[in-house]
Amino acid sequence: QAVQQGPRGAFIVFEGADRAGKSTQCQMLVEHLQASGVNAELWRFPDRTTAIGKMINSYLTSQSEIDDAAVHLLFSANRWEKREELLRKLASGTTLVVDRYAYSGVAFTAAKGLPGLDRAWCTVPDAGLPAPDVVFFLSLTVEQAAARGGYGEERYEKADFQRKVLDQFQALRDSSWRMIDASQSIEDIQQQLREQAAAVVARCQRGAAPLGRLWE
Ligand code: ADP
Ligand code: FDM
Ligand code: MG
Repeated sequence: QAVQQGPRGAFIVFEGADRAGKSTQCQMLVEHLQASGVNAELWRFPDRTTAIGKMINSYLTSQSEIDDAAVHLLFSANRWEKREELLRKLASGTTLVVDRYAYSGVAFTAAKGLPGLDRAWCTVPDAGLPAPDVVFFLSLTVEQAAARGGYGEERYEKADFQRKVLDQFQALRDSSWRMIDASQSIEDIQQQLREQAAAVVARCQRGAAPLGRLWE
């Protein structure tokens, strides 16, 4: 159900495979929106700057080991701790372009295939968070991603695991998702994103889109 009515900023989320171009496109889209006079900010999850985010960062860079269920809850808590600020920004008319959100949270933990940590369990902690107005899913195969120079050093950046993550993402698709072929050129992808984002921003500005809640 709706958590807010009236004119507001748009809540735009980017999801997709590692190296699909999420960070590149988010950055470009925010700069384009700002240049067009739209009040917009770039956010990312995990937000590694908070106390919880620092624990997550230390886990992702293998400086610490954390139980899989516990770290899943930390990723979720990292979204909940930003919820008030997120709602405040949207209400004040700021559009948020967010690099990963709860879909990554569910997909990465569920991809571990651990007993008790199935997709249904993974969605519970994030249920009730603000739902994005649109999710741009940058779609790229693991082979295409690997051709971009191979994966990095962080935990999860391994081809076999990334394949499982992509399967989990497929199961999480909902009506807010727009699938974008991420094998196109950076400029072609950005052009499509700008058109689609403009429509969403306009709809939110008109107050025609009450903000929903995730997985309720
Ligand atoms: P993500 O945030 O999804 O992991 P990045 O935006 O960091 O992806 O991009 C990963 C790498 O791929 C970077 O080296 C980037 O320059 C390159 N890249 C991004 N988009 C494209 C594209 N459309 N075609 C080719 N290379 C790309
Ligand atoms: N990740 C990200 C999770 O496992 N759970 C989450 O809730 C979120 C938001 O953290 F491997 C994973 C996904 C990725 C890593 O990498 C974050 P980037 O490069 O900062 O997006
Ligand atoms: Mg990135």
